[in-house]
Parts: sequence; C-alpha cells; structure tokens
Amino acid sequence: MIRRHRDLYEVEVLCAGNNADLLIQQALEFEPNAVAIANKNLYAKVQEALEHTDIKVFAGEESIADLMEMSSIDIVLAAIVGFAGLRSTMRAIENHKTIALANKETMVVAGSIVTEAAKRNQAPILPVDSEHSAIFQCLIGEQLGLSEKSIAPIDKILLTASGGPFRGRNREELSKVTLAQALKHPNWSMGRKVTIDSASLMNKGLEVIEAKWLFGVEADDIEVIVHPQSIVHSMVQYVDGSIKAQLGVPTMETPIQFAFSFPERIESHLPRLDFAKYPTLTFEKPDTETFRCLPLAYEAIHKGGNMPCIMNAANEVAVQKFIDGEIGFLEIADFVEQKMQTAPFIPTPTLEDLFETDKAVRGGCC
Ligand code: MN3
Repeated sequence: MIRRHRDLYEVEVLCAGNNADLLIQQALEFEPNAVAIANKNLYAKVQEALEHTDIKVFAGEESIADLMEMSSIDIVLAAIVGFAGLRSTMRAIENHKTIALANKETMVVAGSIVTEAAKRNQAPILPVDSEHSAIFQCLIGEQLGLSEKSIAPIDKILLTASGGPFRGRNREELSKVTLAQALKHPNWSMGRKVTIDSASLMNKGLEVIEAKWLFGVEADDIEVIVHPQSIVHSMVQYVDGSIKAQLGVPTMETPIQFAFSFPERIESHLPRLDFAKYPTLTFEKPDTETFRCLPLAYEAIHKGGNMPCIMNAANEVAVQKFIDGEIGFLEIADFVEQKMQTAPFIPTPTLEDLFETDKAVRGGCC
C-alpha cells in the first residue's frame, strides 16, 4: 500500500519482533528515520546492515514504545501480535497519534482504558481488522466518529466468521487434528497465532470484544454469523431492519489502506470482486457446542473487569502449548476455561493490574 502511494505517505519508523531480515529489507526500501527490533539479540545484525545509512537503530520493546513520542509521526499501524502490543499502543495514544489498530488484543484486554485514553487524548482509533473495517464502513454516513457511546440507530452488528479450517467437524474429529491442519486457513493468510485462533473461533470471540469497545455497543448486540466464503466482511443492522454490508475479496490490504486514507478513498490496484466466481454466498450459525472459545469470550466480556485479560493471556499460553505439541486442539478451550475460573478476578482493574494479571496467568499462577 505504502509502496504504491509513496507520494501520500512517508515511513518514519519501522518496528519488528524477530524478523530482522524483513526489517532490514524494508528499511533500505522506505528509508525511515528509525527502526526498532524487539528482540535485543538481533540489534547487532540490524545495526550492521544499516550502518551505511542515516537510519537510527533501536532494540527492545521499551524502545518501540519510546519511538511513539516522535513528533513527526501522524499515524501508527499498531500490528504487534498479542498482549505485547498494549504498551506501545497506549504510548502512541498518549502522544495523540491516530491509531490504525490491527492488534485486537489491546482492545480485548484493556478496552475501557484504551478507549477512554483515546478520547481524552483525541487520538482516533481506526480499525484495521477486516470485520471491524467493514462495520466502520457500514456506519459511515449513519453517525459521525468512532468510539461514541451512543449509536442510536443500530439494532445489531452482524460479525462474519469464515468458520476456519475445522468448520463442520465434531469434537471427536477435533480431538485428533494436527498443527499443520490448524494452520491451513481456507481464505486468509495470517500469522500463526491468528490462524489458530481462527480455527478455534477464539479469534471471533476476541473480535466481538474488540467491536464492543470500538463501536460502543453491548456484546449481546453483536451476533456472529459463519460465512465460509469471506466475501461479506461484516454487516450492521439498523433499527428499521435495513442491513448494510461491506463486501470485497479477502485481502488485508483493503482495510489497511482504508485506515490510512480515511476519510478519503484512494485508488487500489487490488483484484475486484467477480460475482460470477462466487455464485453462492452462504451463512450459518456458529457451532458453539463444539467451538467453545466463542461462548467463553462472551462470558469474559459479560463478567468484565480483568476477565477478558485472563482469557486472552490463557489463550496465548494455550495456543503456544498447542504449537509446541504439548496439548491437543480441544484442550485450548479447556485451558482457557480453567484459568477463567481460578485466576484472581479484579472488577475495575488499572492498566498496571492488567499487566500483573497477564504476567500471573502466563506464569501459571492458578
Ligand atoms: Mn478479523
């Protein structure tokens, strides 16, 4: 997107977790002011590769958060996966940056704190998650501004889910699925964590919570609908019964571009949706008996407080255990449910409480 619109956007900072090679390659192409790599062990490698340039090199998660203070930054694409993205996103908000939010865990864990801080600091949060970008696009013209608490004309949000690679399978079949099968998503190409979350429907659970905070609606007014073709990216039903939907081929480039170009629309060379190739679009109810992560997410948001944080941390641990072959696929939900029952509950947590909760659950507190 940036590559095609170099006249509109300048890259100030690039950050990476462990992928030093891609960071170096992109730094040489986009010539940012600074780069940061979270993994400090890779500092020397990046520094050496960029030695002959003016690009400043930093390492460590703190330095990523510190870079958010740069006055030359207007918009931050918050795309660090998992809880790890919270601190730098908060720092960007405190520095009045526009946030293009690709990190849903930030909203899941600290939705109330993040949305309040965004309001206080006049830092708009624009969704990058494809479903939330769709909802946002359906809301334009109906009400102004995101994160407003009262969106009067909405009846409900219809959040679509592809159903992932295991749609239609029963628990017996799911007890035997492998990591390789879980990583084969039918429509979207994404990182490991998100792909496994998609297979377990936890991703949709996280998205329900994300939508609640982004659009100021109650979780019960968000209905998940399985739509295997991933063409309708989500919908909004209004009080008069009208439904607006946003459609397109499944690619993350569209929502990323829209978050950057909003309130304008700019050209894109991306393939157009050919309806002849999709003669049938289907919709079905999610199987919440089999895919228990989705009801667990509703339970967490109903409970409130630090419960979504407990759920998220437990899920991140469980997904890693599944990747490492320590637990089976169905045990992801078991693990999450168990932590939700035993981890200490805090009804109105501060940001520091949430960091403590996250650490405790990861540390195996309970
Ligand atoms: Mn999504």
